[in-house]
Amino acid sequence: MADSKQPAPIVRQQSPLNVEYPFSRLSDWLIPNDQFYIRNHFPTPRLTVPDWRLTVTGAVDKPLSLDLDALKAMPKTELAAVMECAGNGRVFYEPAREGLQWQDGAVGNALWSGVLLRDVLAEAGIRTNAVEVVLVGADRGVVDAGKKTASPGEIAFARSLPLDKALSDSALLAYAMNDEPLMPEHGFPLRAAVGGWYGMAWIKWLVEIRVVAQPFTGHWQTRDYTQWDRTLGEPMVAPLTTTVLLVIL
Ligand SMILES: Nc1nc2c(c(=O)[nH]1)N[C@H]1C(S)=C(S)[C@@H](COP(=O)(O)O)O[C@H]1N2
Ligand SMILES: [Mo]
Repeated sequence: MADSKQPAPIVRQQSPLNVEYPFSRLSDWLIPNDQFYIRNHFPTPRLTVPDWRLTVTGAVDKPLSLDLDALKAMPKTELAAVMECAGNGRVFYEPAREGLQWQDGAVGNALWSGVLLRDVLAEAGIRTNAVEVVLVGADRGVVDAGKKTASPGEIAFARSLPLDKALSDSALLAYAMNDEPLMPEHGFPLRAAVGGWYGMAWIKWLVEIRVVAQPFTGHWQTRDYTQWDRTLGEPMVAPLTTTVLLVIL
């Protein structure tokens, strides 16, 4: 809601659009949709319901192609959950780190509603060799253009969930945010809501669910949104997953 006395959302990048929620505005447990932070890697795809389909492919018995009505006809589930970008607070690093210079506002709580990912997977029938579920967005682009690590042409924003998380109570395919249809910037008509995981797993503009028999090694799984895992001795690169919960007593 426009209110001149309140700080406005902060545009961190114009193209692709990246906007921060002005954290000092926080006054309620839900962030209104039009103030919620926006984190885009590519331009927002403008999808229309008549043309949009969600396909379920890969290691399944029955590949599916679902329209929005088919999803809405399935049992509806609500999940109130915080989504936080893994880069939130980056501006506070010393020395400075490359990337969008978020302050505190690349985070927000909302009420997400839609269908459980596991209900869709059950309809397709997961094969016994499945290990992960890859979620693929409709937005695409070249990454690392001009560098040695440049992608071979355009690639889609995609991320995987291990099977146990994909089948859990906290993996939702959301078509509504705070009881309104998703705004285009937040993934219309369908996005993932993955409670407890950083924002990179909450794939927007979802168009494909691919069940795979090997761990997914896409760009945002192995080159970006990774961390050094030291738990097995020699540090290894591991995908970022769950958020760090800070309890202040
Ligand atoms: N398809 C797609 N999904 C995406 C992204 C993206 O660029 N494309 N960004 C991810 C990241 S890093 C975050 S933090 C959240 C942000 O969601 P929001 O823009 O609705 O706040 O979406 C995630 N899902
Ligand atoms: Mo993010």
